[in-house]
Amino acid sequence: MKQHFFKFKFRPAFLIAIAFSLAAGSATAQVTLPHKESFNYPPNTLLTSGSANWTANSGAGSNPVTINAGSLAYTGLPGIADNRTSSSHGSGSREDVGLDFTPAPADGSSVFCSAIVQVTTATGAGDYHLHFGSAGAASSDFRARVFVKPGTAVNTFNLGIQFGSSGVTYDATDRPCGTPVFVVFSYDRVVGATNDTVRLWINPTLGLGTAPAPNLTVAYITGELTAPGRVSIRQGTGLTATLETDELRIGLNWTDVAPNNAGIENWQKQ
Ligand SMILES: [Ca+2]
Ligand SMILES: [Ca+2]
Repeated sequence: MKQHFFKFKFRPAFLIAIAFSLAAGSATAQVTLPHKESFNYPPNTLLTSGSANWTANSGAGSNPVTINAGSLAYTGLPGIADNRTSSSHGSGSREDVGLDFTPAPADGSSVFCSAIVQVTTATGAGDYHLHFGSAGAASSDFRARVFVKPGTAVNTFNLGIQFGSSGVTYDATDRPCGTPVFVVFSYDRVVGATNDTVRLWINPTLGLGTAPAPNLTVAYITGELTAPGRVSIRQGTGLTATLETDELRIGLNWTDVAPNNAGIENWQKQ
């Protein structure tokens, strides 16, 4: 027994293996694509408390993203279930949260994310609410930033998209506050240097086999993502707004993120 004890205690390879195992166990979880998030977490709790997949990018616990009871509705979208997120843009420190995924799209392909978004109120200049980035809570290369700003008419809002860090292109249509919209955005890895694009679709036809023409396409401005691996829900200071976000889908194909009931895949029923 004593001999065995000493073998156990002093085998460096064994101890190194344990150390790597512990490190792997503490790493941020990565969901595999395609992925559907219906927010099956308890109402009135923090999203990061209910899910091991969602972690804070910044401002952890400060005006956190929380769970509201029930789902947002969107006609024709299958698999709507469970609850929804609640977030609020405004002044001061606010929690931003993200979800890591794998695999990243190969060069020459796109990654898509869709969600039902309801803007309950919106005032101020505008700020971004959803975006892609590299994997990891510490990443700061936010790309395909989906913006919200008050519309021209009272009690409406406009959606826009920014490649990253500067310039926003807005869709001119005023969308009524309190009515859910179905938003799809993509990061497109175009083969070649400094030529990637981002796209935004608002209420696209569901169930199409390929992506329809987007509402907006924005060209490269700065810093291509070589491995998009995280999607985030952000709460900014440039906008005062209450938003809810639900039924988030991420995938490497259009059909993964904008299905109808006829085109629903088995993984989307779960
Ligand atoms: Ca839901
Ligand atoms: Ca490129």
